[in-house]
Amino acid sequence: MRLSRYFLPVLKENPAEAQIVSHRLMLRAGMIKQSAAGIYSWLPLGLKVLKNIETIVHEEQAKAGHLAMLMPTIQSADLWRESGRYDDYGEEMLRIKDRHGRDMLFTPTAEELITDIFRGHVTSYKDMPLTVYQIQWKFRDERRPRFGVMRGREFYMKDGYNFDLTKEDAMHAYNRHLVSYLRTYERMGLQAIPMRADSGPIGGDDTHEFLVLAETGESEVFYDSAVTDLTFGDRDINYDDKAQCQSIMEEFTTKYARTDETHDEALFAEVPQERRKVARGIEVGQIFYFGTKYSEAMGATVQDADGKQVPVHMGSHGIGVSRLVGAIIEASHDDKGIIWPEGVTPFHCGIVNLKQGDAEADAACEDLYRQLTKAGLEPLYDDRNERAGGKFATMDLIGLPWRLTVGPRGLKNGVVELTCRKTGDSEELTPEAAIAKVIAQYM
Ligand code: 5CA
Repeated sequence: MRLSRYFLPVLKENPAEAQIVSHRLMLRAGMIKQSAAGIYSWLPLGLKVLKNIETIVHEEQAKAGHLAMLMPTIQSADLWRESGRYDDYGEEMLRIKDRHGRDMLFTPTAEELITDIFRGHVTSYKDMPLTVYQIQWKFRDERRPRFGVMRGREFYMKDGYNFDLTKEDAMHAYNRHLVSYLRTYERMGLQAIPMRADSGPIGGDDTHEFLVLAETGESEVFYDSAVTDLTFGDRDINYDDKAQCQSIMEEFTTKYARTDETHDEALFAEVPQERRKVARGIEVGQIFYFGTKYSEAMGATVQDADGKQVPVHMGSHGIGVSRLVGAIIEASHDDKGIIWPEGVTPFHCGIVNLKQGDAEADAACEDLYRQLTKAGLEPLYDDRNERAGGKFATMDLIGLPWRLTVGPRGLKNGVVELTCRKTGDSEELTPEAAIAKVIAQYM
């Protein structure tokens, strides 16, 4: 992409309404624009990051054997009356009437709709286990939408649902989600710690939230600092292996880590004092096992091996896809702007032409652009007729991990400059060596 043809409405000034750094930087970098309280348009740069996050979620869900589908945002109230949640959900639910006066709503989550689909199609234990998910817009009329995409009213969420014959199978689904989520967040450059939590309006006793530690996080958390030493890394996972998934679940959830809703002072006191931490965190996902709560209420039963009709065991599993954009920025920025982890960056590499219009500099930039593109990468070439300082400031603000700087002086010596956004380190390399190094970062 050439910046001269892109839509990147960066702001020079800090927007007054933004209280936390991710909100400020998303507005300044021209990623989002508010259209109403807690409701945003995603401008081209923001949408790219959102889609990259979405892709990682899809890839990791596919590995776990979960099936992608898509359900509507507008749902009929009838299903929600069956489960009893139409009244329970309260003011957070956006209720709508259609032209015939029928009660509709904008989906805040989709347990009812997926249970209805399941009961309409699955009648035998032979068709199970089944885990499906979607990535779809949700609406919750939050009392205090704030912090930009962190607590929106309209937000993009991955919601997955498992249907199993027994509690044991459903707990395997729970563990599979836990494992796949650990991998998902790590690919985004985040450490998200599973913490025992409260299930709220979704229901059930078994639930973990995934929290990214950050001062600006909305949740108060209590944990044994030893949990922060755990990393998932490059493990070989067989998602059909119940014992392996269970042991990873235990590895990551045995040490004390809880949100304030489930915090237990007496248990916490058993953690060695120097490892007892109280901090804040951003909730980027949550997994639930709620047994037969919805299947019993809505008559989702199957025939088991003995020919008996039994209600299915279910769980649901969410990832805050749009919230993650903010969470990643909270975890990775400096005073100049965003620092994208390579896994989610909107462009792989920036190219800054120090002297636009100089025949040699222009040709060298075009060549870098062509070669990076040919290698399957997406560079962002700042080809505008602007001062170098302004170009650097924009690149730093939008946070691409690598920047190639090209100017007549360097070219005389046969070199361009390659700069790492995270460390600020620069080195002079031949254009070929610089390109090879950038490509190697994404292999
Ligand atoms: N049905 C279940 C799992 S699919 C569910 O709705 N879970 S949830 O309520 O925990 O939401 C899943 C994730 O969506 C949360 O962990 C959080 O990261 C994100 N989320 C929830 N509310 C908002 C909001 N108002 N703005 C942005 N993200 C949100």
